[in-house]
Amino acid sequence: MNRVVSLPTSPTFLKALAVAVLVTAMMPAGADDTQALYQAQCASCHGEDRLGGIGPALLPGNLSRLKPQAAEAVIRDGRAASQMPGFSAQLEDTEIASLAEWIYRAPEGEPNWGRDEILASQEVTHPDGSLPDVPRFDADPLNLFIVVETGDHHATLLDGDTFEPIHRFKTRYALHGGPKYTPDGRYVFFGSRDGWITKYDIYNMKVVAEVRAGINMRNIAVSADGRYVMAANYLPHSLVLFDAHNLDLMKVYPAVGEDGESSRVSAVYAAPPRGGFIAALKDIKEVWEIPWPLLTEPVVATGHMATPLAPQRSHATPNFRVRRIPVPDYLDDFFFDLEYEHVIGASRGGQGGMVVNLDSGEKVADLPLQGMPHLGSGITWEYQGRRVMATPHLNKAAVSIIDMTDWTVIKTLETDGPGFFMRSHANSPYAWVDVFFGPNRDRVHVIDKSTLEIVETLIPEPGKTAAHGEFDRYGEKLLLSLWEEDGAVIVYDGETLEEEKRIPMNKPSGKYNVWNKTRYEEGTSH
Ligand code: DHE
Repeated sequence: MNRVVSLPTSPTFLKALAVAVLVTAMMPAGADDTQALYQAQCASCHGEDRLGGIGPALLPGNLSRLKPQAAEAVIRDGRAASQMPGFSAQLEDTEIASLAEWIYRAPEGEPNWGRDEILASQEVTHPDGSLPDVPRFDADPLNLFIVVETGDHHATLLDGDTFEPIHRFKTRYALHGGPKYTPDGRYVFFGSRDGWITKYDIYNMKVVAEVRAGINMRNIAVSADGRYVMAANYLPHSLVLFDAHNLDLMKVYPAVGEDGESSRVSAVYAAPPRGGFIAALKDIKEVWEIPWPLLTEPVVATGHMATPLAPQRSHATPNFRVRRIPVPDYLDDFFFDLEYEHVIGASRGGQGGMVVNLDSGEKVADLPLQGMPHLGSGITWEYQGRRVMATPHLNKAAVSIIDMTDWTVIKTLETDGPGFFMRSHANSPYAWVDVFFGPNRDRVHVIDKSTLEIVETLIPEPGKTAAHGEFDRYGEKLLLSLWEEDGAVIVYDGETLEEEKRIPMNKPSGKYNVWNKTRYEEGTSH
């Protein structure tokens, strides 16, 4: 028997029904629905397993720098200057909210990125030796700059004498850490947060090889002879070694401590006088040294390393085997003395740091540096007959200056806010430090290296972030980023501190001068 059910039509009932319908519509979709939505709308660009594709990886670790609300806005409105379209026409607000929440959840299984995945990702478009050996432009190849533009994920090759852009090209999404050059300055390697390593032939202005070393990568380092590239990963916990010629995979090192504990790798650095890589491990109390085989002929370096690279001083055999150096604390962010005899590491919690002798493996000093010293952007110079190093702090409005002969803090300079990057050059009397965080992030301080005083504070564009300096090869001109989408690289006279030129750029971050980087200039990062 069929029965017709008649619903009550009272105003109270109808109101309750309307509320119920509205609440259901506002409820986030279930995880299964969201997963299906992801597969239908997002997987083609971001990968079925969220590991990335044309678009970036969408896993919690890769998204740690994007707030969920901002993720929601990107899904709804798209991202300018990228291939990410807005989905407001296809998806309900609740679906967008569910997707934005879901991508921050850990995937059910730990994503895997091992030998097979690395090998499958490699693409060699121009095998080593297949392109002409002369630059296709007329500029000093040793005074070029690469400028990374994070606004639309591009890089610009800039003439370091005329400050005219030579070529602008697309990069992988979200590069991080400095690009690294081969010692002749012909090739540059970029590392992206999503794990991609790109080898770019500067002379021919072409990407020649790419490989994906991990899912969430920190940075890369290139051996002093330009023959090896090492990548440091948060996910998976690994270091990965490549032959630099075509980015052929050589070895994967699971980052596991002596006690069996697995660790994220914070960063890897090349230590030329030691003939090896040094790795910072976030979750184990060890520093790793991995020596590369020496060439029979030593590589000649100039700048502060005016002599041929010192014979290998490492205590490890040059066979890519890990030498573990146990340390008393978790060390995260590194600075090295010029000889690479000591590593100065910041404690993981950001409260202080320590100095470890890399030969003996002994701690030689504690550094009473509160407020997250950003040692990675530290610099060094001669001050009153002794060598000092200076570092900004990420959590404190200060620059600390340390005597490297006895590791005491000789001066704490008050700044207008916490800073990120510090720069100088052996030929410049000044050190530049930005005020990256807080209301004064449009300011840059200029410090006199002979008096350790701030002598000038520049505001290139009120209200706009000014950050990250880099000198030309002669230490005469300082390039500063106006870190905005409608930003610029500003060229200053390093002596008079007068602005000379603005080159429009899309959120320029780091600038890297070939000479300074390949000569391990004392006033810049390496
Ligand atoms: Fe970086 C370099 C770590 C956040 C831009 N950054 C480095 C290096 C390390 C490091 C270890 C040195 C590696 C190298 O050059 O090979 N950075 C960290 C962090 O731990 C931190 C605080 C948090 C994180 O999530 O990674 C961090 N870094 C940032 C940013 O937010 C910056 C400003 C913007 C961005 O693009 O991510 C940023 N980091 C940079 C740049 C360099 C860098 C531009 C290279 C500087 C140089 O001149 O060499």
